[in-house]
Amino acid sequence: MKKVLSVCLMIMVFCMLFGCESKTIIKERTLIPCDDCHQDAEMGDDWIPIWCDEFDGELVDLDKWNMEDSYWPNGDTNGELQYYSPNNIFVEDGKLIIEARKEVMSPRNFTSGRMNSKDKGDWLYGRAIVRAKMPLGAANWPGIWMLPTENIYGNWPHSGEIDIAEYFGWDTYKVHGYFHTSKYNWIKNNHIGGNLILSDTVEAFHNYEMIWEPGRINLFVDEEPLATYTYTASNEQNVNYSSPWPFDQKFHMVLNLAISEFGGMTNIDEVSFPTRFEIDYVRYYQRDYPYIDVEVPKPIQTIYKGQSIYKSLIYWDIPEDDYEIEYYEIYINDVLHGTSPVNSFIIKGLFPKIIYRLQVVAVDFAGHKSEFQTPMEYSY
Ligand SMILES: [Ca+2]
Ligand SMILES: [Ca+2]
Repeated sequence: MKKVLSVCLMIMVFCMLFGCESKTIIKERTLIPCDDCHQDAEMGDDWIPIWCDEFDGELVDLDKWNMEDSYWPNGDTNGELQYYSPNNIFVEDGKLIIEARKEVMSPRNFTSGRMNSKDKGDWLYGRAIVRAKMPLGAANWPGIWMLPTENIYGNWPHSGEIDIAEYFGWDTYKVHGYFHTSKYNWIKNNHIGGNLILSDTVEAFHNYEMIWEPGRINLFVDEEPLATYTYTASNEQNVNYSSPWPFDQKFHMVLNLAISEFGGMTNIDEVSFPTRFEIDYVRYYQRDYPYIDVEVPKPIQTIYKGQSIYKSLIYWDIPEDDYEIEYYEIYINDVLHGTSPVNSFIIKGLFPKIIYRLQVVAVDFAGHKSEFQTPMEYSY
C-alpha cells in the first residue's frame, strides 16, 4: 500500500513539474449530411445522407438531374416506343412525376421521360432509397437504376448496370431487381437478380433500396430482400474480377418510364394513357467509415492459387473486420506489387519457375491495415 501511495505521489510531482493533461481523442465526422436531406433516425450513426432530392420545389432541380431529350435507346433493342421529352417530367405536390402520353413526337407515337444524375450525383458504394409508385398500364416499363459514370471497362455491359427496381406493367405487381456485367447480362440470359410480388405496386408508394458494398450489392423493397449479388472469388477463376464485378467505380442514378412491347407485351393498352410514374424522393447515403470503423482487419489466412487459364490468378478469403475492406495490397518479395478492390488478383510480370514470397494485406475504409501473414511461396 505504501509503495502504491509513493508511486502516486511521484506521478503527481512529475505532472506538476512537466504537465500531464489527460487527453481524450474525439473523432470527428468526415461526411457532412447534405442541407436538404432528411436524416433517417432509424439508420443510427452508420449512414449519412449525402445526396437527396425530396422534390419539394416547383421545378425539377437541374443542379441534380439531366433531362434527356431523345428517342434513345434505340427502340429496336427493347421494343421501346417512346420519345423521351423533358416536357413529360415535372414536380407536383412534393413528388417527381414522369408521365407517359399517347402523343406523336416524331418518329414516335408515344412520349415519356428519362432523367439521370450523371456528373451531378455519382457515387462509389453506399445506400440508395427511392420511394416510388409504379404506373398502371400493361405497356409501362418504369426503372430505378444505376449506370457507370465512366465506362472504365468498356461500353455496356462491360462496365455494369444495377437495376434497383423495374416493373413490367403486363406482369402485374411483380417487381424485379437485376445486375448486368460483362460475364452476366441479359444478352447472355444469365443476368443475376430476383423479383417480388407486391399486393399494391401501382396503388401505393414503396421504398426501393440498394445497399452497395465492396463485392456485394443487396436490393430490397420495404426492407424485404429483392435480389443479392456477391462477387465470389472461388467461382471466378477464369476472368479478371471486373468481368463479373465492374462495381468498383462510380455510378449515377437513372429514372425513366419506357413504353414497350418488351417481354411478351404485344397489345399496347392505349386506354391507360396518360400514366404516371411517381417518385416521392431519392436519397443517397454513405457510411462515415473513419468515424465508425474502429477495428483492424484480421490477417489474411490462406492464399489460393487459381486453377484456371489465368495461372497467375490468386484469391483469398475476406478477413473478419467490423466493417468492409476497401482494398487489398499484394506484396511480392516485400515490395508492393499491386492492389485489388476484391479478394482476387492477377499477378503479372514475374518469371516462371522462380519462387517468390507472396503476402496480402487488407485495408479498411478508415485506413486500418491487417498484419502481414507468414509469406506464401509462389511460383508458376
Ligand atoms: Ca417528396
Ligand atoms: Ca475495420
